[in-house]
Amino acid sequence: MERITEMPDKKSPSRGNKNHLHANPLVGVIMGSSSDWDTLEPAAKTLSELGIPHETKVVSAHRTPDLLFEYASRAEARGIEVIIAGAGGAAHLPGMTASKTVLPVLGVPVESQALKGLDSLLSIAQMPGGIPVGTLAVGKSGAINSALLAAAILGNKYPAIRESLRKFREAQTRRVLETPDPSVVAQFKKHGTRKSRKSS
Ligand code: RP5
Repeated sequence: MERITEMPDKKSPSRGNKNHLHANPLVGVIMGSSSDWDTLEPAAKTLSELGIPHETKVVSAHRTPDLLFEYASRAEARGIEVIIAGAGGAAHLPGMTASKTVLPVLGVPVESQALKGLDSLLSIAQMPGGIPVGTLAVGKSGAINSALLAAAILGNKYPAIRESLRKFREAQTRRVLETPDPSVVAQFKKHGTRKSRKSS
């Protein structure tokens, strides 16, 4: 089978627009409601940071079930290679999406008001054998990690994405090692400066 090693056209006119929409998205970031955007936005931001073309869309398992079936069943033919699906409460979106495609589906449990996301987590994680959903942590950490995991999956095929991911990890490690004193980090957050504290 032919092995694609190039990223889709980086000069696509829709690359980097405000909606994070790209002409040839590799990752589809879907969510059950626009109220999930606060949680899923870090996933989209992380994908942007890694230079991964993606699209973002509300697709509700319960309110727009036909759209869900259409999105999931057409994703592969549209060139999507990984789907990130976030939902809260009775979070059926990731599982139902996985049931309609063989693409990898990464589920992000959104923190619900009633049960703090435990309902979302269990709804997404407890899939029956045969239809997997790669379930991440509840909330924004899970959203960021879903993007990083999508990058790791895509990195098997696209060397440029593998390198972006490697650089992301190296920069993250460097940031921690460069600022080992938490009081400096706190001061930076408060005043926007990294000056060390005056000794008393
Ligand atoms: C789920 O219900 C959505 O994923 C969302 O997390 C939750 C609440 O949705 P809204 O009532 O805010 O639209 O389907």
